[in-house]
Amino acid sequence: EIKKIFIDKGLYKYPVSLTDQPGEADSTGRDREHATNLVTYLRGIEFIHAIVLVKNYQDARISETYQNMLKNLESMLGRDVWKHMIIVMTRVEGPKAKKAPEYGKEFSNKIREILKLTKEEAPLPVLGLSNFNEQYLEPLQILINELVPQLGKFHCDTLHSPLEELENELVAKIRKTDAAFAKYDEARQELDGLYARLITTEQRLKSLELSWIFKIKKQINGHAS
Ligand SMILES: Nc1nc2c(ncn2[C@@H]2O[C@H](COP(=O)(O)OP(=O)(O)OP(=O)(O)O)[C@@H](O)[C@H]2O)c(=O)[nH]1
Ligand SMILES: [Mg+2]
Repeated sequence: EIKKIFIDKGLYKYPVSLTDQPGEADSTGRDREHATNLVTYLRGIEFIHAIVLVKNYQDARISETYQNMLKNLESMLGRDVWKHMIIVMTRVEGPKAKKAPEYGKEFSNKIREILKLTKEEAPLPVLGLSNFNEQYLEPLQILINELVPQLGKFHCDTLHSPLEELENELVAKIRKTDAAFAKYDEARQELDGLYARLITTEQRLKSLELSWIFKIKKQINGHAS
């Protein structure tokens, strides 16, 4: 489901290898699967330069789902990912278009606030565009010719997929449960041992008591005769 596109040098100053990820937080609830696919794919290609976060300018809200998506992205790709993140706002058109630069800054600031990132950790440059009348070409040229080359390599060979993380968690939990069971068995055996000792002691006490009673009875009988 990940689409790969290669654009040869010409339209932009550099050849571009593009990977398109299916939308996050989609209604089918397959985010985890998509994320796992992405991580597997990225590990295979060793490094990338940039990750482009595409945001619809006409739906500018940062919902809770969106915030969770950002947090998942960080836990999957690591905190360094923000240094390689570029935000592209689409649908910058109509009466609201004039406010796009201002909104772009606000958007970056909010993301930094949510994830407690400094400007150095997350520069988060924003580009606005619209796919009307080829109005996207200039911003994309800025993106590929100027912004991306500054970023350097983002190595992907040590990434963890959410599925692997879950598996690791599960193995750790099973180990913990096994250890707890072993301890329980040990305690149980100790308890059984103590119980057995209690019974023998009780029996010994009883037989002692009996022999005392027996002796006393004998003495009484002796006096009587
Ligand atoms: N008017 C307008 N329409 C746009 C713009 N950008 C994208 N669209 C349209 O919005 C629709 C969805 O765009 P996609 O690029 O498929 O969106 P997506 O985020 O990749 O969607 P998923 O991959 O399904 O998550 C398409 O019909 C696009 O033509 C824009 O800047 N202006
Ligand atoms: Mg898409």
